[in-house]
Amino acid sequence: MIRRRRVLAALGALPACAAPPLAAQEAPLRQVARARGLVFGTAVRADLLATDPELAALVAREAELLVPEWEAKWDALQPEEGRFEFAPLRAILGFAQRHHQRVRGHALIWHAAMPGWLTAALAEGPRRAAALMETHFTAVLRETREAIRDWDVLNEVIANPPGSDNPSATEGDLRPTPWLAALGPGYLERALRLARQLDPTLRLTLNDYGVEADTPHAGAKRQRLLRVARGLVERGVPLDAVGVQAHLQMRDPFRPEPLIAFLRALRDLGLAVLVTELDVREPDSLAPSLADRDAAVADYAGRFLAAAIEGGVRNVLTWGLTDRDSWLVKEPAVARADGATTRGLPYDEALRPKPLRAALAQVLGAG
Ligand code: 9MR
Repeated sequence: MIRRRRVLAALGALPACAAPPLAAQEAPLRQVARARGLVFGTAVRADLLATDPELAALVAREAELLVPEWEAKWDALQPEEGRFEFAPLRAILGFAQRHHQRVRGHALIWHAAMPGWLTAALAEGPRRAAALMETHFTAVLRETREAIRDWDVLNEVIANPPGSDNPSATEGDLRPTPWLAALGPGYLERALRLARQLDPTLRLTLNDYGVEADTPHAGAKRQRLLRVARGLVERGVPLDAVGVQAHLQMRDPFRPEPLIAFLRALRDLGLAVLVTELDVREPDSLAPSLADRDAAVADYAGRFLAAAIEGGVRNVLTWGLTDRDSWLVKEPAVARADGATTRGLPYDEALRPKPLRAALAQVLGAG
């Protein structure tokens, strides 16, 4: 029996290892969401799925939709000019197929995760930039056409409003990036039209962050995103959806009304709205006990998610499932200065479910 299990696992028919058990009354998040016409998903990494059977089993159980955390970015897909590397992305597509999951693509245009050669080449001018965009989109969309029907064509293209501590803050609505420098503001339209032409039924998404909270900064960024989206739609540029990343920060106040109004304004333009990268950064000073911290994180995320769903969101993805693998813990720029592990995802470092998972289940399942 054990041998049969191992063989089946190697073929992908079974998770090689069971995910940590849920209490008997708890259904997988994908099932809870599905029962209400919603889709729950998460970001994954091919290396972790391949080497960590417990995590792989968790992803298989909980998620209906996957997004590659690294594998579909330029530096992964085209590490050298003209040399495309699809193996890690294919591994994720294979995993998804075996577990009856869908995959969204992330990201065709982004100012980060650009290989050095691309940054240098974009500086050579508009013709070169346009040709590179065309070559990359053509190869990637041909490769993923069967499996990926929703792509973040544009990621983080909206500028942070002045007054924020962000070094990229500008007066204009568009974030200063190598693509903007090379092609001017028309690069958004160029990318969207190219994607539509290459794959007419692909869902084209603009994905961005910093629009969730009830702060002047987030309010100004919402206005910017709305202005850009409206401009594109009014000019007949193909755009189908807006992704709200939802890297939430608990130091920011949250109120449902501004978020709901923003999502409705986007939907009034005919756009779908998604939550694409949900996780939670804890406040600067932590509550004394783990239980208090986890309860506060769950409460904050739950209030956000309930508002997002009320505003029309149907697809909800977290940026990973466990604190152990989260960029919130791994990246020095966002990790806590006091050395504590940020507890911003549904499972802890030992892959045990936390109150945040319960909050997601509760909000996704509330009828
Ligand atoms: O979580 C990702 C991290 O591991 C990578 O080093 C980084 C650069 O590729 O990207 C992170 O994911 C980002 C996502 O692609 C876009 N929104 C913000 C995410 C967190 O930085």
